[in-house]
Amino acid sequence: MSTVYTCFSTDVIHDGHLNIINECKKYGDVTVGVMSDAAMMQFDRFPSVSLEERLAMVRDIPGIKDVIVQEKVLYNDVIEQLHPDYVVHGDNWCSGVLAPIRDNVEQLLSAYGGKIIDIPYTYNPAVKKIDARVREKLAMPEFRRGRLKKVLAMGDVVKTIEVHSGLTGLIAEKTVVEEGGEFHQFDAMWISSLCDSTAKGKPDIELVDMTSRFRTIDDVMEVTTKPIIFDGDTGGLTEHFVYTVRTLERMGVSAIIIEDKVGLKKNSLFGTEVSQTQDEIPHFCEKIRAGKEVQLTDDFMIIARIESLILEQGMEDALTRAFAYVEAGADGIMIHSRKKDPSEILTFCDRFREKVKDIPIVVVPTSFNTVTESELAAHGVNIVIYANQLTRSAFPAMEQTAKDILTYHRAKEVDDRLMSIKDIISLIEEL
Ligand code: SPV
Ligand code: MG
Repeated sequence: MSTVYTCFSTDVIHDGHLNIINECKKYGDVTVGVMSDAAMMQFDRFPSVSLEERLAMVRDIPGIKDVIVQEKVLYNDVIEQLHPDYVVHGDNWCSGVLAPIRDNVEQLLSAYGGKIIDIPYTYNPAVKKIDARVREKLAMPEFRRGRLKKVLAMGDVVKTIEVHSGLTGLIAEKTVVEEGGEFHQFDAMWISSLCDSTAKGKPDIELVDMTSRFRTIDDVMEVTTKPIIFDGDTGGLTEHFVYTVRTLERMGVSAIIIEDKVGLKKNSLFGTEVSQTQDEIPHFCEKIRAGKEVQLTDDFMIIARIESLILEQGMEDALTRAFAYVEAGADGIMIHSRKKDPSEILTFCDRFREKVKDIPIVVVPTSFNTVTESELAAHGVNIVIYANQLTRSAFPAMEQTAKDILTYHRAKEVDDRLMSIKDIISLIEEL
């Protein structure tokens, strides 16, 4: 009997999968790969059911000889071990973003005369509805909230991008790049106070009130499924902060980051050019403790942000605060710097990691932007936040378009660089 292999990256078995299995059976003994959580996330989306449940679902399909886990998006390991005579897949991988995976499989099979069988992909309303249902489930607060901890547990750096609207949320949700058969997408979203304020034409001084900030979260949540990290500025009064924690938790936000400043907060990237006051350690610890006490689930994280390097208070002060905040119950530490050189950030991370192994470190490499994610990971960083790049790329593009329309007294000159009307109207999926 020939060996036939197919791999599923799905939470639900539908007609399309059964059709593939039936086709597989025509060629020989069927082994089905179930994609691991990490591979599924890289290539499509977070699974809505566990790997064990996905394996059980596939084992229930009659006529399959074996079910295995495919750890990676690329088929190299499986093909090396199994040496299938045939690899069967929907023909949706013949073009577009999946084509490099098919090319890779084709090359591996050609080494020993194996063959690819492309099956017409099942596009029917029932399959579309199932996919939409899974996405809806992923967007539900109770499913979304715990996902940041789950992604952290997978061990890779959590790549987080700033969002401040439904549209930027869609970019965070859907942007995927392929690089040599590896897929990269953002793991989480950052509701930046700077960009939320800027989008409203307001300064980043805690002027945009919480009700409005929650409204932004809601807009983002309407169209996304990825976990959300909320920039909570100073957290405000402790008496108010506890209510913020409860609301965010109920909404399905995964984490809040609060910074150890008091009084009129200004954006950290101003550093010492403006007057800003750092909080006293006991007072900030009290705020962390109060937040931890009121939260109702184990999913939600309160991350303490240290402004000592921003305010030029030195490394020892930063570390003393970090250890105190961890002691007070912080679920993570964010260390910030506005130096171009990442060395003070890396020193902080190394010294923090000497003592504390398991509390996540968060960094925002806006100024020290030459450092790569893997360099940061090597120093113990767990979450990297690209905190303002979408806003900073959109503004100059919009401003130039406005200037050109005024200059040419018509829109023709700008049209070539704009998104087409066809693309913009199909950007938003209809239910
Ligand atoms: C934000 O994005 O609002 C931040 C990060 O707080 S920073 O602007 O670098 O302070
Ligand atoms: Mg902020």
